[in-house]
Amino acid sequence: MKAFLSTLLFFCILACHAQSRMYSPADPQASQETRQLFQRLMDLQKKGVMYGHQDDLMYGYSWWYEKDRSDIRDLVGDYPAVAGFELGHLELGSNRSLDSVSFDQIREQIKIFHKRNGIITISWHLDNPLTGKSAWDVSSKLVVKSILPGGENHARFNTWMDRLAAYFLTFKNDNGVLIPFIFRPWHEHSGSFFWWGKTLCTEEEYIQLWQYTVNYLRKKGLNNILFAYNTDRVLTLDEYLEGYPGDEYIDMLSLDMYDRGPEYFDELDNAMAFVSYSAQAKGKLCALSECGGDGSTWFSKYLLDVVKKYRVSYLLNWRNTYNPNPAPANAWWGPPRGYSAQFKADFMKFYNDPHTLFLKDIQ
Ligand code: BMA
Repeated sequence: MKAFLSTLLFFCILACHAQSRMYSPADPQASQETRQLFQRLMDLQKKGVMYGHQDDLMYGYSWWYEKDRSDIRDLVGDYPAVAGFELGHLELGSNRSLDSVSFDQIREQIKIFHKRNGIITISWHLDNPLTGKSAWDVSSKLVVKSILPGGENHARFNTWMDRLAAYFLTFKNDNGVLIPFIFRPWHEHSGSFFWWGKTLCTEEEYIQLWQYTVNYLRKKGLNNILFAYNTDRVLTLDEYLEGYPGDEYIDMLSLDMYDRGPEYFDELDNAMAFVSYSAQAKGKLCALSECGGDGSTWFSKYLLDVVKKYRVSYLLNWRNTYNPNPAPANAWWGPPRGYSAQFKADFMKFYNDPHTLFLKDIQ
């Protein structure tokens, strides 16, 4: 009996310890708010998976910037727990993003959503600094090299970084304190469809690009950022970590994977396993930072079945492109109102599952 009680006590202590484990962001100078956010995300990751939606607060499939509106809220009565924002073309000094979204309105929504206790994540499809074309211009393998120290486009890139930093420095709460958020630059590196993709630079150049970016922003006093490392579809952990800049730079290991065929859920399961285990071993967060697919039980059965097996901070559906006319295929990754009844029912089931966390669930 005594032995039984002491074993029980031992496991209780262990369980309590696991519950209260303290985690720290990669940035040794991280602000108090950023530390709190990191710890909160780590704790939430043990409870379930947060739902995220890109540009959710900026527009929907049939409306354009209505301050409190969201396609997700229209459907389920609650906001996503994670809101994604996109900054492409900020580097050019434009007032609007590559998707025509106003940067002033993005800032406005970031402040509002932070007040609502929501989680903010930011992506950046910046133009190609060598050719002046889009992020998808992969005509040269010299772009990354050209913007690193010593490269012919280094000064230009610094101007772009300065614009990014200046904008980030305006994300302040009512007390003038910088709002903490997740930043996921240089994304989908395992693919080769952006100018920073795997076959478009060397692994060393990619690592340097990451380290340069993080150091640059930290030097500007931006100690409020959690950095997310990210790849597209990968089959092995080695493939995933090719280009990983190091634990001192990264707070989250994330993966983007869209449903593009019958192998999808097996491949997702395989990748989520090694990404989440590796994140856990490193004391980092894990996310399925972009995903989307179709089918009458896509959310509530297949997607949920996979993410439930692992510790995943959030999964994020990409944007519902604003398009009041019939939208092109794959334009709406989230569940818009007016979509098929079956799709809606599936999303409601997903929403009602205790494992999925929306804004009200993370208060
Ligand atoms: C892509 C597409 C583009 C968009 C970009 C940045 O995946 O949705 O239409 O411009 O993201 O939001």
